[in-house]
Amino acid sequence: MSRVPDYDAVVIGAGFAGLYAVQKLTSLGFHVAGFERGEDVGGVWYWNRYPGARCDCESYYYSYGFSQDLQQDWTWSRRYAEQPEILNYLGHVADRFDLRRHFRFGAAVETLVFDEADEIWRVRAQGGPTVTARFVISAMGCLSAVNWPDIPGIRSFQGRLLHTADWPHDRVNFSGRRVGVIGTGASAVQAIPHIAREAAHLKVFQRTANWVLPAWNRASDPDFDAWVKAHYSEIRERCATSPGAVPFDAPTQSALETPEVDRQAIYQKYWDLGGMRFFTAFTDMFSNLEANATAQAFVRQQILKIVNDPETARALIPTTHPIGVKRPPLDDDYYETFNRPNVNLVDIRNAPIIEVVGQTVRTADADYEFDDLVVATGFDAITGALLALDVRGRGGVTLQSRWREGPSTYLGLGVAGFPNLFTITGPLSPAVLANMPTAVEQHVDWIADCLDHMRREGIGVIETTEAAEADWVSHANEIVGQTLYPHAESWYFGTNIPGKPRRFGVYLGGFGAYSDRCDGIAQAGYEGFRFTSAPN
Ligand code: NA7
Repeated sequence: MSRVPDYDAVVIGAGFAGLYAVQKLTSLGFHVAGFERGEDVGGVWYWNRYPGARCDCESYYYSYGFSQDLQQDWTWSRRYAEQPEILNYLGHVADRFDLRRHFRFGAAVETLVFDEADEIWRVRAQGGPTVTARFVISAMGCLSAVNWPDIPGIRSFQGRLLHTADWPHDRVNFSGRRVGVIGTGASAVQAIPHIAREAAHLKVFQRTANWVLPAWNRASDPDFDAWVKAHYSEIRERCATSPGAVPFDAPTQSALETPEVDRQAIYQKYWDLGGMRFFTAFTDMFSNLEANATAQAFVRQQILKIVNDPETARALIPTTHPIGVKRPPLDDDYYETFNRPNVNLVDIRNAPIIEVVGQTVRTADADYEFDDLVVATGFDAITGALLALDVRGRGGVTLQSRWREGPSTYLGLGVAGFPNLFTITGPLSPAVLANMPTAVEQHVDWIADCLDHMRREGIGVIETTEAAEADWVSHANEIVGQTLYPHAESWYFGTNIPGKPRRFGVYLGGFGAYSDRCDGIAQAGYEGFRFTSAPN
C-alpha cells in the first residue's frame, strides 16, 4: 500500500547533473528536494580548486544545451574553461533558473532505504531528519569520492597537506616552498606547471607515466564564438549522435592501412589541433595494438623533442599501456615543466613510497622533505560516491552486497532490486567516456520522460528486471573485450583502489547508439523495466 511521500523525487548532488535534474523535474511540476554535501552548487567544480584545474573538453560543447537563451547569453573566455569560470557558469545557471531554493547545502546524504510497504525511499542526510520520496535520483558524479592513497602516515604529514580533489577555497601560495606532488594523472598534469612556477622546488612522484596530449588552451576567438552561437543546434545534434558526445568528425581511415609518411602528417595535424581530437585520427587506434603503437611512437617522439634531459624524457614515456585506454591527461606546459631547474621527476615505479613521517616522504630508496605535499591520487571513480552511502533496496539488500563483484546496472540507469532509484551517468553508461553535460542531459531527459509517463499512467513503481540487467552487463563487457581498454590498469576498471573488483565501469558502445537504444526502450513501453504498482 503506497503512502504519500514528502517529495516526488530527491536529487542528490548539485553539479551539472543535479542542477539540470532539478530544473527539468520542477519545470514539469514535480515536487523535488535536492541534497548537496558542498556549501553551494558546482559538484566536481566546487571541490577541485587546485591551480590549473580546467576542463579537458572545449567550453562550447562542455556546457548545457537545454536552454537556447542560456547558450546564447553565456560567453566562455577560454578554449578550455578553467575551474573558476565553470563554477561561475553553474552558479549563473542556479540563479537564472532559481534552483538553489530546492537544495539543502552542507547536507551529505548518508542513508537511502527503500520502504517496501509504503513504496517510498527514506532519505537521511548527516544530522538531518529523514525525508521520504517516491523516487531517488543520484547525481553524485563519477569523480567525486576522493581517493586518499593507503600510504602509512600520509594523513599525519607535518607540513601543509593538500588533495587536488578537496582543495582549500583560499588561494594556496607555494612561493619559496619545497613541494612534493604524488601522482601524474590528469589533476597532477594540470597542477604541476602552475605549482612549478611558484615553488622553490618541486618533486613529482610518478608511479605510472601517462600519455599526455597537448591542450593548446588559449583565449576564446570572438569569430569562432559567433559561429558557434549561430550553429548551436547543429553542434548539439552532432554531440547527441556521436560516439563520444562531442562535435568531432569520426575517423574514416585505418592507421595500419595508411602509408607511414601520410600517417605522420595526420598525427601531426591532430596533435596541432589539440586535446582528445587526437583520437579521431584513425579508426583502429582503440582496437588494434599495432595501430595504437603507431600513435605511441608519434607521441614518444614529441616527448623526446620537448624534454631536454634524456633520462627524464625516458622516464616520462609510458611503457605500461597503449595510448588512450587509461585517461590521457591534457598538457598545458606539462612536459616543458621538467626542463625547469627547480623541478625533478622521482620515478617510484620500482621504489614505491613506503611511508610519510613528519615532513618526509620515504620511498624504498630515499627520503624527501617537503613544506607542502600535494596528493593528486584521484577518485574512487564511478561507484565510489554511491557505495559510500548506506543504500538498501528490496529485502534490505545493500548496494554494497549487490555490487560486491563490481557494478551491475541496466543502461547505467537502474539496478534490479532498487525500485525507483535512477543513477545519472551511472556505472555501465557512456558517462566519463562521453562529454558529460551532453550525457547528463540525455539521462535527465530520459528519466523525466519516464516519471512523466508514470504520472500520466498512474504508475507508482518502476524497477529494472534482473534479466535485463544481466544482459546489459554482458553486452557492456563484450564490447570492452573488443577494445584495447583491458590492456591498462585504470580507474575505468576500478583498479586504482586496492581491493576494488576489476570491472570496467563504462559502456563503450558509443553515446549516440546508446541514446537511440534508451529511446527505443522507452518507446517499447520501457522494455527491461517492470512497473509494479499504482499509487493511491
Ligand atoms: P587519476 O587519474 O586516478 O591519477 C592518480 C594518480 O595518482 C596516478 O598517477 C596514480 O598512479 C597516482 N597514485 C595513486 N595512488 C598512488 C600511490 N599510492 N603512490 C603513488 N602514486 C599513486 O586521478 P586524477 O585526479 O589525476 O584524475 C581523475 C580524473 O579526473 C581524470 O582522469 C579526468 O577524467 C578528470 P597510477 O597511475 O595508479 O600508477
